[in-house]
Amino acid sequence: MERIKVNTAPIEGQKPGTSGLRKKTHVFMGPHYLENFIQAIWNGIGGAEGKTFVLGGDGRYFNDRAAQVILRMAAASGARKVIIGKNALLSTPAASNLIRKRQTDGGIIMSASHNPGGPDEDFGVKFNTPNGGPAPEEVTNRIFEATKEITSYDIIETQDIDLSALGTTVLAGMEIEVVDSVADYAELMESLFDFGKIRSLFAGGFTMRFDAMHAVTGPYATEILENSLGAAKGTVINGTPSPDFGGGHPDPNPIWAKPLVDLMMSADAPDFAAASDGDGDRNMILGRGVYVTPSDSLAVLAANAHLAPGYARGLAGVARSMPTSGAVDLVAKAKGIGCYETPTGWKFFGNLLDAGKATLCGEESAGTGSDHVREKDGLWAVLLWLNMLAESGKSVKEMLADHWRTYGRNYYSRHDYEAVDSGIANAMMDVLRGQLADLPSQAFPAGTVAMADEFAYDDPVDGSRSEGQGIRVVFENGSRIVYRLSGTGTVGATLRVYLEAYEDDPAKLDADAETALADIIATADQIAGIRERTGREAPDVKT
Ligand code: G16
Repeated sequence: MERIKVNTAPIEGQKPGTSGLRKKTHVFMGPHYLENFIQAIWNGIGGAEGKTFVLGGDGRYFNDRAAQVILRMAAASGARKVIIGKNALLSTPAASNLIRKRQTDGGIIMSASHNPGGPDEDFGVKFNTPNGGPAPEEVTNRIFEATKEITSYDIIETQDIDLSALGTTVLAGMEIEVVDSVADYAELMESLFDFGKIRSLFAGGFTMRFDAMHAVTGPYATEILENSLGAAKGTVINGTPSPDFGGGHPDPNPIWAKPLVDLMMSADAPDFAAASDGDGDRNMILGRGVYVTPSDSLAVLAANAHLAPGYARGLAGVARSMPTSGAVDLVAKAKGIGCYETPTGWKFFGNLLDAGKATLCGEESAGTGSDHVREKDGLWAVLLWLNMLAESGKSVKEMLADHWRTYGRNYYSRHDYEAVDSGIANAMMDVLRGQLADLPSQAFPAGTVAMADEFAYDDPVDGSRSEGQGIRVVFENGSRIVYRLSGTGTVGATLRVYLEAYEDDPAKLDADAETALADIIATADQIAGIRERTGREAPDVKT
């Protein structure tokens, strides 16, 4: 066993995006690529010496190899200990929980989330800080600066560490503790929800389907839903994690989880269904005959969270990313609690949660979570829904209909144009920026523009400012269009167009969203010239 210093040079493009560094797997597997980034993390956080970290990933291709490299680099840099999930597997919320529970100095999560996995697909690495949350921009900027100055990295030369057995080993003076990936997380869930009530629901014949999409949530969902809560065997489908997610796209939305959506719209639908993504932090919720948009799910959870024991005392406040619909704002207003609007990226919720300003957070991108960890949490959202259904005795459809009757409905859809030429996408955003001053008062099929700007966020806790966070066009009737380039794609640019319209006429609450949004969709194209500039006739994905 030998500690070696390897000479290297900066590699371009190692700038963390919305959620860590995501690249094609073969890029990460290239010479020094992973090593440079890991060393930059140590350098960016003031060294690894004497520190304890959590390490785990979603099991995608290269997860196992990358884990061995990171362990050897942590040991070479003098880390005290690494706590790692068995076989280097941890869902993102489970990693966040361990980072907090074990009072560590942070953790490294290996995942490209909902992006597909495999040698020709995507891989990712992100650093989470001691509060359990994704590193804020101030930290990721330091890491990025370190990638530009790197000249060498330290690593131990040794055999692979056995990560298949629980227990502790020592590598060059550093402890490696292999832990059960599920146990601590399952315990946390039991502390938040009325498991007895949910057990009774299933015992009474309530049926459910959970699609783990061949990703990391499988073992968590099987343990909690089937083994602990008594859901019928077979409730969890695609429950064994595979390195290429069964060749699929582990993104829980109506496109990539279409078979589940089809089932829920059929005569054979169970009472409830859900799906989770590659690393287990996203969720999709469905009832018999109904799809719940993530924005609506956040609002319904905020309105009813008090039905679960962990939230019985009520919510301190709620937060949503700017492109997420304003449905939760209406709940916050009615409850008289704070409501915060942040840029896209879970990292922006961390300060609000730490400061006790928000209890629940959520995003249109299928993420909801609370102050129990500092990541969004797919299975948590599913359990909160189950707890609400068990307590209220209502179906998903009834809960949603009641919600819209009380608060009105925020019709919502997101249109994604993927792998657009970056030059074209950036030029389009520039043209939009140039129109901002002229748009107010102009009339479009969607209505007259009341306000147009580029969103910037002033963090109310640490005073930091984040600019360039999406262009929004708001109409006098409350409708809204947001244009943003994704920060998680790995090929070209992904243009996201977020479309929203509010309706409180009781006779108009049941329309198809795309129909209700038709004028806004047409206006979005008219303002930005999407079809003309990109040459695309239609979005690749609608969620
Ligand atoms: C990440 C972030 C989310 C964000 C999503 C999409 O989720 O944590 O906050 O909403 O990406 O970001 P973008 O629109 O920039 O692609 P995940 O599940 O990919 O880690």
